Amino acid sequence: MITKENIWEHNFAHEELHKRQLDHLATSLTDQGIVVEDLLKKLDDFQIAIPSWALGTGGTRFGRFPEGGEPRSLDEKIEDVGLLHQLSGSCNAISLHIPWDIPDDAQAIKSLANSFGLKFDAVNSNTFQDQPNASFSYKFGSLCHVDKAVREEAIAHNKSVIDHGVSLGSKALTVWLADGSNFPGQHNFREALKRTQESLEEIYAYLPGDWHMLIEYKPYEPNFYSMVIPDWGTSHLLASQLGEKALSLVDLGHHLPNTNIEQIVAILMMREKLGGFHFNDSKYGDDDLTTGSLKPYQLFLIFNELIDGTEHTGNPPLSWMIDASHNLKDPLEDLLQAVEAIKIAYAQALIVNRLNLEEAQRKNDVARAQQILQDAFRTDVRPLVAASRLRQGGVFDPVTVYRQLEIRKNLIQKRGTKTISTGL
Ligand SMILES: [Mn+2]
Repeated sequence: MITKENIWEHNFAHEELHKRQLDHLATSLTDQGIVVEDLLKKLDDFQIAIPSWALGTGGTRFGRFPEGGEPRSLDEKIEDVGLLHQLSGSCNAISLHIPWDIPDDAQAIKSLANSFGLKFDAVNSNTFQDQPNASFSYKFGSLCHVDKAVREEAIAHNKSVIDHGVSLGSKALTVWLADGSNFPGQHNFREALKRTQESLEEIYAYLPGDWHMLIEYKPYEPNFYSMVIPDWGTSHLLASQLGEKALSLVDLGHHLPNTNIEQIVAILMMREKLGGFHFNDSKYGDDDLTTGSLKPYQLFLIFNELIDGTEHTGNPPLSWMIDASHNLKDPLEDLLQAVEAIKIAYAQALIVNRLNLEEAQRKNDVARAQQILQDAFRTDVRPLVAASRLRQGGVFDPVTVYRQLEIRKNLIQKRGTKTISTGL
């Protein structure tokens, strides 16, 4: 849908402006002793996976207001991620949700993805919904269920998700459990966690040697009294007991308000147990708003810990994914904004003067420590992010190009107005 000429024309029209902005920033960074080329390389390499369920309109339990043109099949979802990657140069992977996106022909799907320069990131299992041909219900839990037969069904499902992932070249299974209780007395907390651990052990034993299991946590919803894996501590406990291949996954929206997420990141990395990240933003809970739309400073502080942890711990490489819901905005525009926000926060964190910060910390110079962080946060790094995007074959201003080429209108013409792309 976007030709090389489209990209060239747009970039050419903005060349002068971009050069002026970049020169100004690069001079100021060079004066601070920062090697701009090193920064650009790090930004080029930073790729964010797009989940297959984020390409359609999100919703709440009250309603959903789709704009149309949503992908009708896995092929079309891959096309949409390909489009995001073409514009941004930063989304070279797709994360599948099983059973919403079971590939009929793994080889064909793999080559389609390859044609867009895409790989398959972590595969996600789903035991929070009953499936049409299931023998048992997950109404009262899956891996934690009191009935062994239900647990076995959920275990078998996770194993089949691994099989699908293997056929696509994925290297990780993400497990998020809706398991929990809605009322006091419903669960024996200890037994529910113990059963969950035993179930996870069986799935873990099935993981290929070069795979990881990422364990996501969430404090509430869909269960409102207790969740079996409510927090990073429980996730870390399970991951530690399972073994080296099991790691914790932090979803930004899965915390109670005001939780210090950057501290969680630091500690999990210290333990070499942080495996992945789900980006979104929130004011109250799992709001699933666009990353960076509400708390860009928090996002920056998280990246600051991620970079520090990468330099000073043996934490394995992380799996990065956007996990948001687009209720009001065009999902593709929303995802482009999220990618931009993530890269801005990353770039800002990369320019933190770490030597000066360490010195300020050693001397208990609190005011200076704050100043060092905020100097970086208040630097407008957008020209740098744009420069990296252009190096990756992307465009100067992705959302503007998306609008000028009337991509949504084209998608509606091609796919219709009534398509629904998510499984919910
Ligand atoms: Mn998530």
